[in-house]
Amino acid sequence: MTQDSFPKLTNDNDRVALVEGDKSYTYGEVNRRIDRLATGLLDGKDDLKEERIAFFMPASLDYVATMHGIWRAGGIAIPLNVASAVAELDHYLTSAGVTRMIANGKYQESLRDLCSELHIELVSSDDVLADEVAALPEIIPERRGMMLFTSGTTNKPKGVVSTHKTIHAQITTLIEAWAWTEDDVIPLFLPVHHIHGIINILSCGLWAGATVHLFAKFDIPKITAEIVAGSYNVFMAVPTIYVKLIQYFDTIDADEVQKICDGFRPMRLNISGSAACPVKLFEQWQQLTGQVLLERYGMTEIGMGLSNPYDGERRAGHVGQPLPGVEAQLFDEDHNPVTEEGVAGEIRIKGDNVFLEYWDNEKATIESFRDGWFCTGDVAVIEDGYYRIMGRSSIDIIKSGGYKLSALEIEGVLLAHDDIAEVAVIGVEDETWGESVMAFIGLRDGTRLEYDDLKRWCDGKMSAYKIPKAIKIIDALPRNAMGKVTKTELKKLL
Ligand code: MCA
Ligand code: AMP
Repeated sequence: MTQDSFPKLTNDNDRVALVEGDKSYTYGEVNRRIDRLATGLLDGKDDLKEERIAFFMPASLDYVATMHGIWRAGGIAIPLNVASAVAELDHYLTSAGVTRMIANGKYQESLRDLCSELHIELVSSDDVLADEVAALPEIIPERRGMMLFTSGTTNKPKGVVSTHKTIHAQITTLIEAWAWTEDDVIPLFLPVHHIHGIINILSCGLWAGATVHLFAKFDIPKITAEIVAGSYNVFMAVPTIYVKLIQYFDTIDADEVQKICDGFRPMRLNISGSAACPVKLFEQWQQLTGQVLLERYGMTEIGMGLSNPYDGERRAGHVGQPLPGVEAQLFDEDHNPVTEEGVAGEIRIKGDNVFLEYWDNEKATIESFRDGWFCTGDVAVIEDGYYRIMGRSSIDIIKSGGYKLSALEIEGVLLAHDDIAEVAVIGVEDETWGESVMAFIGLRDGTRLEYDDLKRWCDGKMSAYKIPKAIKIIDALPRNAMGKVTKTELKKLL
């Protein structure tokens, strides 16, 4: 990695980098905007010296310019989920020590009170865009570059800090493994506060000199119209998106379905990840489109770790082998390496792709590593040379539609409800979402609670996708001798 190879975009020419609505932007245009934004952010300083700058915007030219502008000026970029509730944003901004926030239009309006309360300077992209470009600092690879929030087994999300070297490694391994070229065209409709959207799609696309077509959300009619028109040759999504596409096919004419499937057929690559792809879905997709889904496994802390091969057998229900530059090893409960095929163990990962630290949380960082290996908490077996994910070591982590949710975080919010005496949240198997959130609730004496009322109460207190999809009122939660709720017993109640 050379000094100017990252975070600078490698292409600086007339090829189209981004398409947004009916506008398109060349690499040259995107690069100029990034440099102007970086200059404006510096505002006369030599280097932002890892200032934490958050931004709150959907996938757009402004998003790309802001992310790269912060990188080039030496700051730490913190992209936030535009669907977050205020209480969640408060935690992100406070725990990361954010000093500046960039947001435009209605997004800026929605943040005004919170930023003022937290003494955070709130500006728009245009406010920081300098007219002229100044000299930008040299960024050594070991510098911190990005912080993403991830839910875990604690009740508040943690900031996962990556260096420029981490980001570079996460991108380049995928460019090599999945054979990205500048002829690729890919739609980006996933949220851009997570690795899947940021690294696998946007950053790989831009690094390869390809074209990334930006959507503010997963808009099925618009995206399928482009697919019918043959606009894309690569498609990456979470399993729920493939399920939703198949569900959509049930609502439209057969010849429309055929046209969409024929649009997928000639693509060079369809990828599924962020959650388990059921074998049934893998087979359905192949039957409909002829595409053999390439399933891979990753995590916010490591980017991508394991992947089925681009050339070679893509095995249903399996996530393949370690990516180039990534070391993976299964460990048993006594922390000994598992050497036999078919024996389950925790996946542990080493490599330049692994994050630096949890922000301001040395204890959590230390606890997540053992002998230099990052402990993922995911359990797998190796079968005929292919990893198969068997589940997670913690019942408190739920994967819903590709989002990682913390049961404890949701319980923490629900407990603030006046009528709720005790609550336990679990993930239940769900055909659309993979897992869906369910809350078991014990009520205070003499109270009643209807699902719709609780859902309304949750609005604004947590992101909508975290709100339980179902509740079950029970007399008392099952507990063990230590008084701890036994969630496995709750699963049995279903
Ligand atoms: C939306 N809803 C959900 C979810 N998404 N409920 C549960 N789980 C979800 N994931 C609910 C909304 O709250 C709303 O509920 C209703 O569904 C419709 O919302 P809408 O936004 O219109 O839904 P959608 O556009 O169809 O969204 C589904 C989605 C989205 C596109 C699959 O969830 C999504 O973008 N997921 C991907 C997340 C992602 O990128 N994860 C990668 C993390 P109501 O109607 O009741 O209000 S990175 C990662 O995991 C690692 C590194 C990796 O390996 O990639
Ligand atoms: P996140 O922290 O949001 O990046 O989520 C990472 C988690 O998603 C991993 O620890 C796994 O539990 C899960 N995950 C990602 N890809 C897959 C996959 N292909 N199959 C099963 N689980 C996956």
